[in-house]
Amino acid sequence: MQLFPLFQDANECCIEKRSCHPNAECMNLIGSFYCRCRHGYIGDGFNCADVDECKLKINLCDRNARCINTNGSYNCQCDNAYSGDGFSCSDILNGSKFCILEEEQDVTWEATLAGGIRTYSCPSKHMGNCSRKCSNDGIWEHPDMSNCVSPKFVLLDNQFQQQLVAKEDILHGSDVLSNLTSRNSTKLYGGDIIASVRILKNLVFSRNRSRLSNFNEHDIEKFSASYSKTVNNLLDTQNLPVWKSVKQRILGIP
Ligand SMILES: [Ca+2]
Repeated sequence: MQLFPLFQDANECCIEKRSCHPNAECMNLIGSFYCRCRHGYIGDGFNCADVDECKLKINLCDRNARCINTNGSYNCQCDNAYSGDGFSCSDILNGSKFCILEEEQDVTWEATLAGGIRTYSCPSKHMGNCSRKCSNDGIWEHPDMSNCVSPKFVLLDNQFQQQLVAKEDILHGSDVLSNLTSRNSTKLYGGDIIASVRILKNLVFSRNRSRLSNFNEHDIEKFSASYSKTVNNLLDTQNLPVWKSVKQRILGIP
């Protein structure tokens, strides 16, 4: 038996959800509704502002950590010579050698004891993990970014590892690669460099060689222009730290 057979509550949340602030959730009541700011925001539900947990000192950061306010939340970062997740930081100094917190290749490498290795997810939506070793003397080595690769490079790399590709694909791929590696495109990391070198190699070697011999004068001109543009892009001085971040063994350099 229905208790309220004559009327049904309209879920205003479905209908009027748009009136709540994007950082609020709509709560349905019988015959009404209200907007409630999400955790980390303050306001009447129609306007919700970020709570600055750092300024208001309502954060759980360790006393040896720095509080960094973010939209809707906050982060904690251990001070130099301390190690941990920011909520709990332990003293790693104790007279030992260590590498200090450092920003390199868009990654914040936390203070690390000599001989230790740090591993993080790759920056800026690149796939894979990056790592960095703190030498026994307490000096950071170059970060190893050789696994950080953008999905765009993976796609192109896979295409040219396939069996034979058509002449048009070679011309198009070469053009795409020159755009992907250009200064105005997304920032390159180690894995992108490795993928680019492999694509360049696969474009002219092995199975594609027979295709290249069928190129007419116009094709050759177009292909060599984009090919040399890619090489120039990769060797741009701004990529010097990126090359250093690529493990030499992967490129086969002794
Ligand atoms: Ca906040």
